[in-house]
Amino acid sequence: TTCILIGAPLDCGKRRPGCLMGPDALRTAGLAAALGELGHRVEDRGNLRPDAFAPDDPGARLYRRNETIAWTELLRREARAAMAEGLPIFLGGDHALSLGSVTGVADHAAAVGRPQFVLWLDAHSDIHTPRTSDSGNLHGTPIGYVTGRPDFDGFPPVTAPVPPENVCLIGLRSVDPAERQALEQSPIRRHDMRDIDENGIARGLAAFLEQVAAQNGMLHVSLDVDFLDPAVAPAVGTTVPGGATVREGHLAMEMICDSGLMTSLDLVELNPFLDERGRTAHLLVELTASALGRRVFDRPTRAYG
Ligand code: DIR
Ligand code: MN
Ligand code: MN
Ligand code: MN
Repeated sequence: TTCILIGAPLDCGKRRPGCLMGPDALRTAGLAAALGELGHRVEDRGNLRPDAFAPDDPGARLYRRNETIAWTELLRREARAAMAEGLPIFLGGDHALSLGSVTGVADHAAAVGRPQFVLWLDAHSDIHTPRTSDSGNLHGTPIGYVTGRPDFDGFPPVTAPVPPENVCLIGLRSVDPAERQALEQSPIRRHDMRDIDENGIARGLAAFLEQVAAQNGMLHVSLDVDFLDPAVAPAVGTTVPGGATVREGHLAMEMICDSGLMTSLDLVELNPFLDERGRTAHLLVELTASALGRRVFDRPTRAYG
């Protein structure tokens, strides 16, 4: 596989700064070498920078909306282009990155006539719209945006929305009331931490991967650092206790690898300013390696679909 590293140091999706250092922390933690050792070709495109954007209206409720729009336009173009050349890995940056990465890969899927699927590994459901968000933080909105929810005034129109049936959220443990209401009326697949406790992470994920395979889908994986338990992944501004273990993270990535279905990946919300000597950045590198072929022993490949 040709892995295309796309640095997106956007830090506009929430108020606590630091994610702008994420791409370089992932590089410092050895991402390219880890992928190279697995036999992949690695192309690092460096860090993107958006075009100039207008200042926000004073007193606006949404935080840094115009900057987020500029990043969304840029990332959407870059994602669409990279999909024609390999497997893009978007190095965040906060989760507002996915407004652009997911719409871009979905544009590509529509162009080649295949359905787009999204696996969202996150403590949060990120399904707000600008209208329902209490915080005004746009990193809480990408699932709302890419599935075509309304009220994203001023954002690029979503011409290839991801069908909610094609979205799977895993790791949930912090869902705002308006998000819960939206999810209750939606066919989005969702597995909260209790479901993982009771059934393991493999069950829900295998069912989703089978659905992707059965429909010959493209699979975008979006990994928010706060999917993991803060005890093992402290470098994120929105820690929520009770998250996935290191092994649950690796098992998910190993299953994704075995499926052969992943076509793009986001690594988001890493805030190196909060890290303990690169510990969280290293864990993300290890998880990415698992998603792209690192294993202890070979085993009979599990067929999906
Ligand atoms: C929170 C989002 N529900 C909000 N928090 C997130 O601000 O709307 N943290 N996404 O990672
Ligand atoms: Mn998120
Ligand atoms: Mn989150
Ligand atoms: Mn909120």
